[in-house]
Amino acid sequence: MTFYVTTPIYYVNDVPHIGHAYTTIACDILSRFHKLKGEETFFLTGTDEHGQKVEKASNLKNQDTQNFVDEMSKSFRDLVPFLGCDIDDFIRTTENRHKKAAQFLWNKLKNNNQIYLSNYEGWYSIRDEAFYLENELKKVNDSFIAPSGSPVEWVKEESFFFKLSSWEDKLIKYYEKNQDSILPKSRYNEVLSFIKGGLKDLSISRTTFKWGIKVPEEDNHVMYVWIDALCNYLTAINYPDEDNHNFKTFWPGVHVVGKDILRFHAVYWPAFLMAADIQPPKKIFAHGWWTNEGQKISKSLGNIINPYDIINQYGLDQIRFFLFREVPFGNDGDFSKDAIALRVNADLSNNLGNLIQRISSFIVKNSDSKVLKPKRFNQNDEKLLELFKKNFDNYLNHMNLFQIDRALKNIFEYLSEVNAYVDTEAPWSLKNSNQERMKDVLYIVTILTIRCSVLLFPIIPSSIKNILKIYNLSIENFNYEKINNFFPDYLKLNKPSPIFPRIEL
Ligand code: ME8
Repeated sequence: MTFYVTTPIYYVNDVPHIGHAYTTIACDILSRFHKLKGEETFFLTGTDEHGQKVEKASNLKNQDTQNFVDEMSKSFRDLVPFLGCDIDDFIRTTENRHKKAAQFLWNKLKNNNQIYLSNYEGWYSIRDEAFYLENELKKVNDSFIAPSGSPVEWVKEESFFFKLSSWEDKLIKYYEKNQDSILPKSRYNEVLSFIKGGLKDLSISRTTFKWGIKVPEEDNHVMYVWIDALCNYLTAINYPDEDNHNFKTFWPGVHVVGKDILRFHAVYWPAFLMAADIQPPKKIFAHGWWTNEGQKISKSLGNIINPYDIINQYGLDQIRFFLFREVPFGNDGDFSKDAIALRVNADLSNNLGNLIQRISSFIVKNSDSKVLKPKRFNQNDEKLLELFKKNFDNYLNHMNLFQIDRALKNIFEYLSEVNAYVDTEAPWSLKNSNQERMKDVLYIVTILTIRCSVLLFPIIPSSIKNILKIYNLSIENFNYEKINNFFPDYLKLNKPSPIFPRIEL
């Protein structure tokens, strides 16, 4: 099995904010999860650098456009390691490899008789880089605005068109057969009803500006930024070399996107691909939208959340955890400082952190820093071990369905059971009366805490690396296939230092 996961490539008209960080972290979690399942993974992110929106932003800064995109792209690239994300490639649409791939795809569509020249006349939103029909727009005062709230302008120019309308039936058939290819289900229904509402041919080139990839053999036309952008997912795995290892191994991939750009990924992209004799994506997951203390995040409201500020304030894993534990992946979420503190304190500091702290310091102090595999397990031990298996199965099911919040909830419910076991077995009260049983209890709690930590690794990798160091272990020692059999003969512990300090409200 292989797993190719992509983020949208982000527009470089502005620096990244928490919304971009959210999608990138989501893909990192999924990629790490699949790697621990033993799959070969490829995780791609990057920047979308062409089109009018980006050109306009560079003009506003009075900067040469190439210099501008170089600088802005770097701010997205630098953010990746800061977010603790382990990517396999970072793609930029201004790279030569990408220009070549996009032009190859264009020629393929042209040779397959999917493109024709005509005139476009209609509404266009630069902010969304999208064409709209008049009946999709809202009238506010005397002007029209897009469903996203963006302004639109009337455009009239010669344009190449893609025969999207001829793909309507094939897309419907494809989606009716592949019902889990768009998640969550509500998004699948939305896409299917959009397609059933009728598809019009799509304008795929522009002539009124130059900042884009040239249409092959057509000097006046640059490609519409979305056909250029979507092609990045192929470029990065070496398209057009379809015999290449990466293309053969990883396509079709999984696209994680915000709900704002679902239509481009679930309607236009599969149609382009099928029209170019390439398989459509394996899956498209559309997640929800973050607001800040109840308000839409926007530059004009001045409430953009800078990922550097928030992570420096609360800690990387604290934020990664909050984002994916607090809100079901797929739903909208609200970023609130009180919610971060409550969530981190309850789960990371109290439930997991305290358990590790009190048990491992007790082992260091009272059991010569060691735990040994018990000769036998009693009924309570067996019950807790069995419960782990059940929770692990649930965790796998949830993660396979992108239900990261439910997978996490599962682990923390289990950790509460482990804490309850510690309270019942009370190893400290066995110190003088039954050393052997005390040691057995310490062993059980230790290995189960380690197993839970390994399940948490995709979400909070750097903290888990530190936790594993307490036990002289490293994540490379683990894969999920063998986790139920993790019964080491012997573990030597190091003195722990607190991992998740409480956040003051
Ligand atoms: O759309 N909440 O780029 P973009 C959650 N270049 N996610 C958010 C968010 C928020 N408030 N704000 C942004 C583009 N995002 C195109 C994509 S792909 C071939 C081309 C995330 O810079 C979310 O993933 O506008 C959304 O889809 C993406 O950033 C939009 O990034």
